[in-house]
Amino acid sequence: MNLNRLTFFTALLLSSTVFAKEVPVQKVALVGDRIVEFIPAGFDKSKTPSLILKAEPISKGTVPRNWRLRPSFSLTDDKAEAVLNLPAGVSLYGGGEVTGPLLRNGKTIKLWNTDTGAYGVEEGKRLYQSHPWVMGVRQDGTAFGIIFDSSWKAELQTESNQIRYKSEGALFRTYIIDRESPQAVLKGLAELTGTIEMPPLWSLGYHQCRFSYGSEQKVREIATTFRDKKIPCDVIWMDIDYMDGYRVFTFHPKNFPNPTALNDELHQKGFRAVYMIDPGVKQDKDYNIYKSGSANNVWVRNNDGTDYIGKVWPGDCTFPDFTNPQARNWWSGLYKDFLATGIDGVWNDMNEPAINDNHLPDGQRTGTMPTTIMHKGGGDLPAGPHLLYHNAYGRLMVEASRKGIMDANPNKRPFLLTRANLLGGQRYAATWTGDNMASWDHLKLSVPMSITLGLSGQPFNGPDIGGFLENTSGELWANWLGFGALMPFARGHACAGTNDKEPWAYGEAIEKTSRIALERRYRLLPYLYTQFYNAAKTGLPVMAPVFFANPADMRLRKEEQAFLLGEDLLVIPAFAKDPELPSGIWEELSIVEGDMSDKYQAKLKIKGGSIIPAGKIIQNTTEKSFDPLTLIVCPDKMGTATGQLYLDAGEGWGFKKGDYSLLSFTAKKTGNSLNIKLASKKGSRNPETEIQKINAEVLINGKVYKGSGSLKSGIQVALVN
Ligand code: MIG
Repeated sequence: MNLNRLTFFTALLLSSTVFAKEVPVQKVALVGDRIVEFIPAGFDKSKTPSLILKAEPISKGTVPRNWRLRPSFSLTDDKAEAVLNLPAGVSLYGGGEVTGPLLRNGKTIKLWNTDTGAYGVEEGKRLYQSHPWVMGVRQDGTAFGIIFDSSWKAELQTESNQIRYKSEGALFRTYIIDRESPQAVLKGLAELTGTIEMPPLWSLGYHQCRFSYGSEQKVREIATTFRDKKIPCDVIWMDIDYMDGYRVFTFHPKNFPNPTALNDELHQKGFRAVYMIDPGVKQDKDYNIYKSGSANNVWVRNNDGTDYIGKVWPGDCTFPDFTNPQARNWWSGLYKDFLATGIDGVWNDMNEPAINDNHLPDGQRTGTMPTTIMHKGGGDLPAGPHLLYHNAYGRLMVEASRKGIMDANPNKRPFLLTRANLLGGQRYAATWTGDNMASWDHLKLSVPMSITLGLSGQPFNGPDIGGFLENTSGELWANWLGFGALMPFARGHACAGTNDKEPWAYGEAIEKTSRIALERRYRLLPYLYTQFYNAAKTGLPVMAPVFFANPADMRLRKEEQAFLLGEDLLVIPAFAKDPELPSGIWEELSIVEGDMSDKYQAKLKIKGGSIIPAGKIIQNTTEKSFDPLTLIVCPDKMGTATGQLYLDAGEGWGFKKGDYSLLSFTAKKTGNSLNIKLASKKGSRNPETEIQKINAEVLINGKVYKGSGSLKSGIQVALVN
């Protein structure tokens, strides 16, 4: 081969798409406690705006000399990629909403929000949300995490020796947190991306949903049945059929003629009402929302300037361009009249956005908008193609929805549930894991899925308990509710055309089991609420993997049947086979009569050294649950225990001005008695108005010792039978 030909071939190779061009790192900055920002040369915010971070990071001094974890960047055909090489023996987690196992070594996920009903349980399914975030836990229990700060369509590979994020768009920044524990890393994630806001207490109750309770009459019947049968429940959900021809912000004239009266009635019975709102707006020239959106010029447009039309439930629809601040404001404004009917919470669905057809020339169905469509942007956001903004569409929608809900009811805490979202989107909405199936595989999958969302910044999540698609058997329902009732977001849901899936739908025995499961949730509300307080403050998950009990214990790294609720309560679902449990003292506890002998209930274990506050059984959160308060105490080897209780009005923002009470309890064993006392109190709320009496249940070696007292006097428990 002569030299000329060689040069020719070399040139050919170089011009082909095979070679990635290295991109040097231009800026490395410390932006928090052991958080380092890496910016590649040529990074351009107007090509990759941040929709993930809660605020622009601020440089805080120099990067530690011995900082090890450094990503490298490259471009292939203008598509950016980052690779982080890993030390040996790291366990990987995160990636947000994923199928497959909790432990993410050797996995690939596509980051492209997709309506994937009946998604199956195999790994790698495209789902509704994108979380370009991976956490690694080293053998010694120290941990790190990396954020790829981009919403471009991408693929995330978590190989054991490297993490690779391949985007289809422009260069982006990355953030690496390297700290002493996985918990500390998640706090770092929250420092960058924010936390949930404190939810209203009622949203921690049980939620009953169905696609759809199709009339006011049916809704009343469901509500009344809960109360008649004394099965605790706080929320009834209105799925799309409440609307008039699926037109958002309207009510069906025949089936839901008087939403105000319906909502009033629900409130009187101690229920809240959540209603669905989708992004697609029916293209109907007699429909006021469509007319107003057109007049305000809010719709996503084709590149020829015409409105983009996609088919969803109502038929042909236009879609707000949520990248545009005026469009978001317009959308926010729609909630005022809607919520004035007494609606308590909002459910944003189909916001990937899911579209049943598309208008690509080749007729190929993509289930969403064409990637080349340009979004308008505005404010901090540049104009950009759907390929950039697709993964942020749901996140921008819920930002606008949340603002609208706040504007309408400034003195209430919003409750908003979303199907699509982006890393950091926990700031705006809670989530659920979409259209799962009524199968044992999905029941089992729901545990690692929810844990993984919690490890990706979203603590307020849960599955459709019982399974959404296909019929649910009593066995499946009871097993699922037996632990689902202990997940952060607890909602039963059912697809149209499937069997009834309310707690009483499977006969008397399962009804009784369901009641026990839900009574357990309600008794644990003081503890659960305290966990949400922690999550809102620090970003720690409410539902955590078992390895959080001891991150250095390699045995626990894969455990995905059992889970922790907070730090002190271990939940072992009835289906769990040989779960790997943390070592140390963990005492099994009963909190509702009959729960320990009921084969469907998850086993509950309290950690040695802890105190768990429990309330009494209530039917809904409008009833006070704190009096008497029960302190469940499990002393450690030294005979000591500590625990916290957070309480506030359960609603509103008074707690931000000090109207809360954070109580710390301690217990100490001396001789044959255990002394429990209120050790400290923060906040200006007087807890004694809520709590007059406290009972204690002390668990030692399978035995229970009881006592009672008050906040002032404390409790002295005799440890003798
Ligand atoms: O095309 O509103 O995931 O929870 O019940 C289906 C009807 C649209 C999908 C949601 C599901 C909801 C259903 N929705």
